[in-house]
Amino acid sequence: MRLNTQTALITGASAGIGIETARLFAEEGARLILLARREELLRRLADELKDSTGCETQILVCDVREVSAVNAAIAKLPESWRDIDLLINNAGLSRGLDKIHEGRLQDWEEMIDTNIKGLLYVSKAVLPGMVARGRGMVINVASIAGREVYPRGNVYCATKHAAKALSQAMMIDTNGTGVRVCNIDPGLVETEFSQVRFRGDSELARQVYEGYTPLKGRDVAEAILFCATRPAHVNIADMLIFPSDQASSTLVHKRKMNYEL
Ligand code: 8X3
Repeated sequence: MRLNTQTALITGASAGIGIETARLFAEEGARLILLARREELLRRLADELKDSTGCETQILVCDVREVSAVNAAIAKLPESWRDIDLLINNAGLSRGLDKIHEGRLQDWEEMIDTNIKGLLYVSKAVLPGMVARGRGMVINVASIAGREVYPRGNVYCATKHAAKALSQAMMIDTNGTGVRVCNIDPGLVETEFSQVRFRGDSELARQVYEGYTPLKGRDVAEAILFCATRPAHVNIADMLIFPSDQASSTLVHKRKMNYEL
């Protein structure tokens, strides 16, 4: 299945897996609706895609945590952009790595509101149209944290378990409608993820990815593209992607660092 007749909405499109998915989908000829909070980054991306591939885009500047903003943004799409073929629910974040009894309420709320409620709000705005048209695909970017709970991952892991449950729920409830639902669980991907988790502490973020080769946003984008381009009778329901040196949330083979030699 080619993407050159398809309209894809990507959330969290301004960085990481989202921006790489946008670049890859643009190369494949999709029309893109780019949704994120940071307008400047979205505008820059839209210009880049136009220059590099001629990709047509719509920009939706909104926070997926705000249901009225999500609905208003999608309602503002021009008529010819309303039939969304692919929804990539990629927006998500982690805040903090504290023991649960030491966690901050504000962090919990931000993760729950973004990773669970945000995914639901965008899906609620897009999925009914897919069902009515009898075609479409939702790809939810969850995490290995949706399969395993790891030390200090508590609420983040709970939100990703919820995302995975929602992928299954969407697949069950849309069964027979022609809509496909795919869940992708990446392991360690070197993006802004750890910077956000550690609130800009670059040294802590750097340590997460040292001593082995982590996944890049492009690696996950390629998996998303693979799922999105299967023939209509094929649904990749669930996918787990690790760097080669990762075997579980807590088992990562790290080579010796120079400073240890
Ligand atoms: C990102 C992967 O292992 O840091 O979801 O939670 S992990």
